[in-house]
Amino acid sequence: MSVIGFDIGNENCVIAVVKQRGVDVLLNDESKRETPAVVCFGEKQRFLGSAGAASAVMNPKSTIFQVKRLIGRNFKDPEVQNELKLLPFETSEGKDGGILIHLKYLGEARTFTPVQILAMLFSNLKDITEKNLEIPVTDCVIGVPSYFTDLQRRAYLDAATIAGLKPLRLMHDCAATALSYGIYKTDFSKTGPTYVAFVDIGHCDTQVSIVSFEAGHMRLLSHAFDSSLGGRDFDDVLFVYFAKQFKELYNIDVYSNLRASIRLRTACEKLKKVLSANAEAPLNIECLMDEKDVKGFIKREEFERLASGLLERISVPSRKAMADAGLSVRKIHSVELVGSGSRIPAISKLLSSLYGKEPSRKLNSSECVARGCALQCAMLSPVFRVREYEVQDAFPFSIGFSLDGAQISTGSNSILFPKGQSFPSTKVLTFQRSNLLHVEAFYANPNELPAGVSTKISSFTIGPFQASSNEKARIKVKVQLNLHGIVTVESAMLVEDHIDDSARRDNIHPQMDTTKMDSDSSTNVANSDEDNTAVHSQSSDATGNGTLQDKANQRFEIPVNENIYGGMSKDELSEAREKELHLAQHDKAVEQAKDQKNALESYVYEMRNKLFNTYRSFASDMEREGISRSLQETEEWLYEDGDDETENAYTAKMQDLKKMVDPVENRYKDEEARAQATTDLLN
Ligand code: ATP
Ligand code: MG
Ligand code: K
Repeated sequence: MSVIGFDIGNENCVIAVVKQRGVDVLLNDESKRETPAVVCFGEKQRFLGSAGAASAVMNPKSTIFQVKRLIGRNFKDPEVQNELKLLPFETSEGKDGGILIHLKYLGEARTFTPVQILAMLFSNLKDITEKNLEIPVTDCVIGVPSYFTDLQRRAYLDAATIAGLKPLRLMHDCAATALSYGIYKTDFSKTGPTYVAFVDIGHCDTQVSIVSFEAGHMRLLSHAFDSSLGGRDFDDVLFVYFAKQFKELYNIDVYSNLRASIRLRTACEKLKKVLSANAEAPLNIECLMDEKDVKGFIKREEFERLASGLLERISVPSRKAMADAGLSVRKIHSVELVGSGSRIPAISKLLSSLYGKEPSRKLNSSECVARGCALQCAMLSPVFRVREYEVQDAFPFSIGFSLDGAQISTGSNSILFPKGQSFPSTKVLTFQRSNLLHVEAFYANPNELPAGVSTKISSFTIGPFQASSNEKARIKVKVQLNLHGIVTVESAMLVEDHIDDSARRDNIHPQMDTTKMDSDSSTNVANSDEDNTAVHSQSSDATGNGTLQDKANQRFEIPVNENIYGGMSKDELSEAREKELHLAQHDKAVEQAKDQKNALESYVYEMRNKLFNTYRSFASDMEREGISRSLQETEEWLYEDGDDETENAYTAKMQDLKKMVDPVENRYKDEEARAQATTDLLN
């Protein structure tokens, strides 16, 4: 059984695995610890990950990257529109309001959703893992940004499913980082919790969490973020600067040329990295456009001046995270800086003055998310034993519910899962209803969400049902904010206080109430809407303490229909899985044909050489002539008709050649063996 953690970045993905002796990061086919998040549709096959990045320049319009920015989002979202402007591939709006990616592949126009593309990345990571471990891989934990919405989380699960993975948990990036920090540490203060701030600056986003550590236990106090502030914004500052300069100096407008702007952006990213280690850096691009070579130069000070607006924004999530945690900076024991986007020296400097202490980079900043996910996977895996360690995460958004359009209150709070709620968490809602009911889950505070995100989550139709005696029946709905941070309705029950004739309900199956599902409920507050419908809510999460009890009563399970705004249906999911298997099979066939072609080519050269050297005296003139002619013909075929053939065609040619060569080869081998035996005898 596999115990795997995946970190899917906008730029880079990392795979970590728990082994008997600790956590390892796996190397990909190019022996790298980071795999680019790129899918390229080449002329004959797909290239995934590192191969995708390597083929990108050749296929700019069919190379898909930054898919994490697009996943689970609406095409019309203004932020998405801005993202799409920066991407060279074609897109349109899908039926569900999502994004469709258009490209040409194998001579046909094709469309893919971001979920399908992400599934391809997952497949690649799965392949790498399976090659390394030599076992099939399914169970895993996947890192996600804390600001991901319900839809984005579902999209991740869908993509993983399409790739044949089984995520045991989607884990918040900072929670994973904190776990890989806390689980090994034994020197926490005995007198009270130790508070640590984790600041993760990636390619596109910034996430901050304040975590409270005690022996054997960690609790996330707050998550804050800027979902659109990362390393690439610093690249953009340089891009704008040089684009303007080149316009003046060389009279070229890179904005008008896709290829030129991609190349300039890449060069700016490199330049930014050089500036992290040097006080100044040059920029040279040959033949950028209009056959002009360009040269530029910038000092770190100048770069920092240009980026001052961004630097100011970097401090915002940190302030928010501390305010939400209710802590002053003096309480923060240390600041752990992770994510490669944070390697800009000015960022460290800024955080130093904000927190009043130098941030540390003790953690392996590009691997800690994957490592934490792998550890969490081990903890969740039934077959792996790890040290007792409790991870208590907090949800960053408030989630409310409404019943037939009216918001459901739970006493003092009108929000079922308030921001900061520890999860997984289950709550029980009680309604008085006579027939069907319609429950909606929504984000209760738009200010908590990233810009442009819809407050809608999902809706549930509960019923139909029919009460026996009263006009209105008591309906108990169990809602959950699950381990992935996704809202679900676990079950809905019709509760009858008196056991009486059930003739009117023979379409539903009665079930005796033996489990006390409400035994640990904490709140039981009614409020009424216009229908005079009483709404109760009982919380049964860890903080609850028991008051209300059900006497012997009967429960009937009621059907629940879930409707997610966007997302994939079961049928669409299995169709996508089929498609992915097909594409993967095709790639495999192309790869195998390539390998077989290479093998045939090498065989031709090797045999031609041997025929006139090692094997010379073991073949008759006629044999030699015949083999030589066939080798020649095969070589010519390889360059012409046989340039692009199936694996079988190459194998058949190889067998034809072997039929002629093998007798000669065997004579040689026999002679060798005889000679060896003689030598052994003499010694
Ligand atoms: P995300 O977390 O946004 O999904 P990611 O995890 O792929 O993305 P990282 O690999 O943590 O992102 O960081 C990538 C960013 O770090 C890029 O913008 C890259 O330019 C930047 N970066 C890498 N090395 C340096 C460096 N030495 N100096 C400055 N920036 C760097
Ligand atoms: Mg990252
Ligand atoms: K376990």
